[in-house]
Formats: sequence, C-alpha cells, structure tokens
Amino acid sequence: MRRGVLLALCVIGAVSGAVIQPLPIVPRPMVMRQLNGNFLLGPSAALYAEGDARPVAQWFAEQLRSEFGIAAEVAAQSPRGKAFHFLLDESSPEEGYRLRIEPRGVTIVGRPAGLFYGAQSVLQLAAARSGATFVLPAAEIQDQPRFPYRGLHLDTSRHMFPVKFLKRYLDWMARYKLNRFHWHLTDDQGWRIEIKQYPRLAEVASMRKETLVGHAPQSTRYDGKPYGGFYTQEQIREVVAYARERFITVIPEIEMPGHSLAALAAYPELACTAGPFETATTWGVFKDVYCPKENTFQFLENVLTEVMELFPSSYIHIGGDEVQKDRWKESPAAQAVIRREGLKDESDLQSYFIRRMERFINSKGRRMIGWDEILEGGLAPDATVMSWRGEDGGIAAARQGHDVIMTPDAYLYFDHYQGDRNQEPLAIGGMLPLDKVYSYNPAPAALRADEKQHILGAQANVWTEYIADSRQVEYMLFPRLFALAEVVWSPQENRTYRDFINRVPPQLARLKRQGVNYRALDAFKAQRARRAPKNNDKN
Ligand code: TNX
Repeated sequence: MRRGVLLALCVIGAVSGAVIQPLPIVPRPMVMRQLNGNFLLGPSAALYAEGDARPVAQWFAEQLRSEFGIAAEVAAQSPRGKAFHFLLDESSPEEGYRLRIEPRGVTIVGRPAGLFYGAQSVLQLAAARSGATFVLPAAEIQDQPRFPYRGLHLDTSRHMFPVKFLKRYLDWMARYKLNRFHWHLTDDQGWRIEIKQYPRLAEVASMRKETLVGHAPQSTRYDGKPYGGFYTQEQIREVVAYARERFITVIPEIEMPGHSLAALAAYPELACTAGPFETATTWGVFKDVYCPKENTFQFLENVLTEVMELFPSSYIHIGGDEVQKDRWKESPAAQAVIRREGLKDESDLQSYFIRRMERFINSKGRRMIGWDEILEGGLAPDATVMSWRGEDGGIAAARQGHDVIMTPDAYLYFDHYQGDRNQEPLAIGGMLPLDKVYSYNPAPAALRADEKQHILGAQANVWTEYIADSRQVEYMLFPRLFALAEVVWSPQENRTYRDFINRVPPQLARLKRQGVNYRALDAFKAQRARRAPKNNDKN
C-alpha cells in the first residue's frame, strides 16, 4: 500500500519535473517529494491559525524570531499574500501532519501535535539552507510516527543539570519528534525532588559528601567535594509545563525498592537494619534497600502522592531494577512478610512490593512502569515493562499481554562509548556507535503480530555516573539522538543508514550554530570504514 503511494508520487514527480530526493529532515518523513521552486521570506512573516492551532503557530512565530530573526504575527483571519497556514483536521492521526510548501505559501494540516511536528519539519528545512535568507524548497510531505512512545531519559541523580539545560534537552527532543521524557529523579547517589512532607530528602538525601574520581570499582580516589542539589516543586512544575507546550509528557521515576541509599541516609527507619547510612559516593549497586515494612509503604505512598500532584503523566515509573536481596534474607521483618503473605522467597517478596505499589498507583487513576526485573516473581497485573537487559524481558512481557517500552542496553544506552575508548572521554563501558543505534528495530521478529501491538515504542537512556556536566551530556547525545528519532518515528521499510547519514550534516550544522557540543560525524565514518574496508555494506 505504502509502496503504491510512493510509486504514484514518483510518477507524478517525473511528469511534473519534480526533484525526487530525500529532503534534509530527521526523522525521515513517511512520504515526501520535492517540487519545483522555493518559498522565500523577507524580514517578516504572516501566520494564520485557527482555534486550537494558535498555540503552535505562536510557538512557530517565536522560533522564526529567535532562530531566523524574522518578525512574525499570528492572525485570526487568513492573510492575503504569502503566509504560513496552520489548519486543524480532527480526522488526522493524532501526531501526523500534511505539509505543502509552495512559492506562494506554506500549509500544515493536522491536529495540534501534528501541526507542531509539521512546524518542526519546516524549521529543519529552513535551517538546512540557512544563509542570509529564509528559503524552503517547494515540497509535499505526509507524515506520522511509527510508535506512540518515543522516549529519552536523563539521570539527574548521579549528576544534576540546571533547569535551563533541561529545557534545552526538551527542545532537542521536540525538534526530533520525541514525546516522552523519562526523568530519573532518585538513586543511591542523590535524591533530587523536593517532597514537602519529608524535608530531610532535600536536606540530607540530596547531598553526598564526595564523588569517586575515575572508574568504579577499580578507582579508590575521591574528590573530597560535597555534591548535591534538588529540584523544587516549583521548578518541576516549570519543566513539566515547558515540556507540555512541546507535546512531551514527563514521566517521573522514583526508584524502589533498590537504588534507595540516599533516601535511607535521610530516613534510616525505612531500612531493614539500623544504619546509619550515607548517600553513595561511588557507582554500582548497593545492598541497603527499602525494607518491605508498613512504615516504608506509607512513606512511598506519601511521596508518590506528591509526585502525582506534580506530574500529570498517566505513567509513573517505580524503578524496580537491581534489587539486592541480602538484607531481606537477614531481616525478621522481611521474613515475617514472606510468611504472612505466603510468598516463596525474596523474589516473590520483590513482586509483592511492586504489586502493592501498583495497586496504590492504580487507585489514583495512574499506571505503573518498571524496569524488566519486575518480571521476576510474577508481573503486577497492569504493569508496563521497560526492557533494558536486552529485549528478552520485553518479549516475555508482550507475550503475557503487557505493554512494553524497549530500551535495550546494547542499542540504546547513550552512556556507552561511541568509539575507541583510548580516544574517548571516560565512560561507563560498552560500545555503541551511531550505526548500531540506527540498526535497532524495536519490534522483535520473535513476536507475533498481535504481540507486537504491545510494543509501545523505544527510548534511549542517558545514565550519568560518568557524565558530570551538560557539555558531556550533549557529546553523548549527538548525533546518536538523530538515529533514535528515526528508529521510533520512520517506517522501518524505507529507512537506510546510507540515506540517513546524508541528512545528518545539516542537523549538526544547526547544533553548531547553537553552540552544542556533539561528536563529529567524521569520527563515525572513519570507524565504519575501518570495519568494512571494501565499503560493501549496503545498509
Ligand atoms: C544499570 S538500567 C542501571 C543504572 C545504571 C546503568 C548504567 C537500569 C535499570 N539500572 O542504575 O546507571 O546500568 O548503564
């Protein structure tokens, strides 16, 4: 069917003399063709938008001003002469759009999210030709995403980043049509969200006395400098609102029962042993975890209640990964829960913990996401699984009829090295060059068509043990983010690495103008050439 559409467009293109070549847009649109001519703009622009399309048009006008120095006004009446038209079409797919660029005007049709993505495509086309003037190639595009969940994560616990940077992060996500920001807010090394009922989280859990220098576990050197901070509820509201204007849902993650040492440092009564505890100063997995006692559940429910007031997202992420069971094995309180609930062992106890939290989350009208370890001991009834240790967890969950978000570490962990580790800044490990990200397909061949329906999409994760500042986040993000965008947005059957790589340079040029620190494309090209000296790699 889609091939038929493409063929028809090619024929039309040949007859009308249109130029058939991929437009420099990332992620690659579903169907596009370039027409003859250009749309040119002077120092000002007229915009027309109806009703619910107005906020998107306002946003677009602001981009024209800030990026291109063009003064733009949004009118409620269709202006005479050359203009941008934002037209609502409730029958469009929620995030899809149709875009037509002609010498006499630009028209985007869709529902608000689609109009926003259409506007992003326009800005990419303009940025790709950025000279002294604003020029768009005449073109026709029909576009919509492959997956509804297109995510990017950021770990703000191991290192923290200013709100100003989070907003830039959201801007980049929106530019590349990603729509879920997974905000990792708590971990062993720092608790980063203000919770009014528990002030010691901000006072104590947000701080660590120093940080490891070099790589864990080999290094034994510490910097001796206190590190910490947290986001106030007001700042969180600000970030959530900023994201929403860009059609991004922010999904908070509050880790439990593991990765909780910072919280235990503030409230040792939540542990199975007496403590005292200290916020972690090195990286890894720690034995001290929340104890499955009533006061712990009370604490977590109170925390989540405040969290849900801040985050309108229907999904709440509770972590659930890498839970060490040592303390539970030794704890009379934990063992008593195992007996009381008729559980088999500590794995079962982890499952009980998660189910109980899910019941609470569901009772508030929200849904729970957890890392794939929540499969152990049996999945909570409505849980969505984030598959990180490869795809197996995701495949198992989909077969059980659960929704899945794919984040396999071998393809989508942007904390992994991008090249030869002797020439790269220190990273956690692994090896994830650009083409490997690009080669990922979130729909595993092992699943039947009906099971594949449960794959909501995919997400890349940016863990920050070895990423201490914003510049380094940028370096780890670009250009790999472009590949992620195409993995989750573009139809699998018409995307190839060869075509993709030609559309990358204008994206990098735009980032360069904005002062972003990315990894050079030549470095990836050289790596690939070394791997395939005969250059016979078709994809
Ligand atoms: C595993 S992914 C973790 C994180 C680390 C990451 C480093 C996951 C659910 N847990 O705590 O930061 O590896 O790559």
